[in-house]
Amino acid sequence: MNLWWTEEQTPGLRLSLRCTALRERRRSPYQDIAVYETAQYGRLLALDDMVMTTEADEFVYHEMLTHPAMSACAEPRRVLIVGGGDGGCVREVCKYPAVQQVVLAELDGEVIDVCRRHLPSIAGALGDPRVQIEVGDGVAYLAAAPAGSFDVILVDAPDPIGPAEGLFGERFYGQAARALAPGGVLAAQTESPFLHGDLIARVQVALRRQFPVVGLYWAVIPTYPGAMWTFSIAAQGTVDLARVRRQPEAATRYWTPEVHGAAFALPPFVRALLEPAGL
Ligand code: SPD
Repeated sequence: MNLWWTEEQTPGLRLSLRCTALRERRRSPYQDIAVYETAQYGRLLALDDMVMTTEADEFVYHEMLTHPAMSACAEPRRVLIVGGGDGGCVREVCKYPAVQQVVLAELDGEVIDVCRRHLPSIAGALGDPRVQIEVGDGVAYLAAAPAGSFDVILVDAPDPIGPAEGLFGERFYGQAARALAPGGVLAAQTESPFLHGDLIARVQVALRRQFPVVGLYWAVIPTYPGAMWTFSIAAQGTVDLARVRRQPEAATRYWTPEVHGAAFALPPFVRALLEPAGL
């Protein structure tokens, strides 16, 4: 196989990767799931022909979604990951020995199955005894969770279209605020400032209505649309989000205390996206 796989990231912008093999392609009740071998970025997981993760740059996304929230939380013992069936955030959360329970609420059990078989460097921690896998709607899972039942919630959502749209709305953040214990922290992926400035502003406004402390930070993920990627973070309590309070006990490849602090420095064009919303 020597074909080019292409994602239409937005009208007028495409990403093409040369593929040397198709490892698996199947249709689940929710979406088309495929794993390709790419010439440049290792294995690629695509859902409905959109990049979810690649072996070459997944560490940036998963470390940067996970460690700022784990660092800011008062006592991260119980963690909920909404989405994230590839297991990348689970792997990062499991780097903290104090964590007792990691619930993975993933809509599509077939994504978990495919990643276990084809992406072991990402999915390898799904077998950790602290991990509890709940296949089903993450929004419903959170709504049914008792108040104060989690210390950290990570929203590892796909793009905000179709079934994932609910993961970017104020009602969902309200449920998250309720399900977090005092001192708890939520972090969510919020897309690129080059392509989704309106979404970033909307999420920041919604979070500020539900949480006393809210922040925005960024990292570079080459295979995601726009490459510069944002994460929104919110805490139930008073905390300086840019200051590192705790570190993972296993190595990281992107996150460091220095990178953590720097990630909260927003370029003026990103700040400007928030101004129309009065932020
Ligand atoms: N356009 C890509 C956005 C994907 C965000 N979530 C990826 C899930 C990886 N665990």
